Amino acid sequence: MHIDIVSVFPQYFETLTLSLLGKAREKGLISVEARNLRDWTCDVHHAVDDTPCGGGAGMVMKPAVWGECLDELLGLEASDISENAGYTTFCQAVQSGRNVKISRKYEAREGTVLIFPNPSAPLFTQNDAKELSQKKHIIFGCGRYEGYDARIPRYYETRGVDVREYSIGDYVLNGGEAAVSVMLEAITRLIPGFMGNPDSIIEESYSGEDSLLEHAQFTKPARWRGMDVPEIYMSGHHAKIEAAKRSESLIRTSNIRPDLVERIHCEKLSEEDRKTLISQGWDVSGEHPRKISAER
Ligand code: 6GU
Repeated sequence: MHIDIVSVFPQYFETLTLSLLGKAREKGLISVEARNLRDWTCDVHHAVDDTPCGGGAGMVMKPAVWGECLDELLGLEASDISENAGYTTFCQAVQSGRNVKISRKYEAREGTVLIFPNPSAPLFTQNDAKELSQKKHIIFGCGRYEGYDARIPRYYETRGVDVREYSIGDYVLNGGEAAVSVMLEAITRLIPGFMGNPDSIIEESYSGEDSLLEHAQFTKPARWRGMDVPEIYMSGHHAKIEAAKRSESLIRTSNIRPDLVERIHCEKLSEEDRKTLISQGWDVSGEHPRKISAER
């Protein structure tokens, strides 16, 4: 996988050469290049932003600079798409949330994805990370200040590029850099050969069919500062240990992330799972669990 990161603070990504990501680079699984957006400016001030149309606070990143940069990284020729009859319909459809197929005059390369971190976009999830770990080329465009001109992602969509915008959570960051390093770590650790022990990926939170939170972990000694590892974990009874872990996952998820329990398909639950969820006040007779009361 090749990764390009475009930012006005490319130094932010120097730490990528360290840590696990650094090892994957050494092994040749991925190559990463952090690029300075200002290298694509052609004015003396190297300006990348301008005041927002319609007023308001802050500055917005200019489309022209991003256009020069992304054309080069995507290997596309600049073009004026106002002639493309599909474009207006496409913009209207995007604004109204309809899904339309546009006539693609140019096909961008298969396996290339352009990602813009954006706090007003859909949430980035483990499923997105999994899907993106199969791609050949990912370009991240880090916005700073109040954001970027909304025509930038739309333009590349009409050019046939797979464009995504993601938020990493319900809080505000100053720019996309931290969000990109979060997405990058979630994606790259799923590339085959990246992790020392692939089993730990299968077991962890959010990765299974039903995305439950993981059970707590313990190691030796069995007693530390007067605190014991739960007896069941020391019993050596494999089936009982697995059942205890599963039940703890369900209870923990019920307490901390009931929204994840609501997404479970009841038909996939075992008899034991049902008992556990019922004990936590869930009705499991429908398609998905429904909270009906406090714990019993
Ligand atoms: Cl992707 N960007 C910024 N600036 N803030 C965020 C975010 C992204 N996700 C959550 N907050």
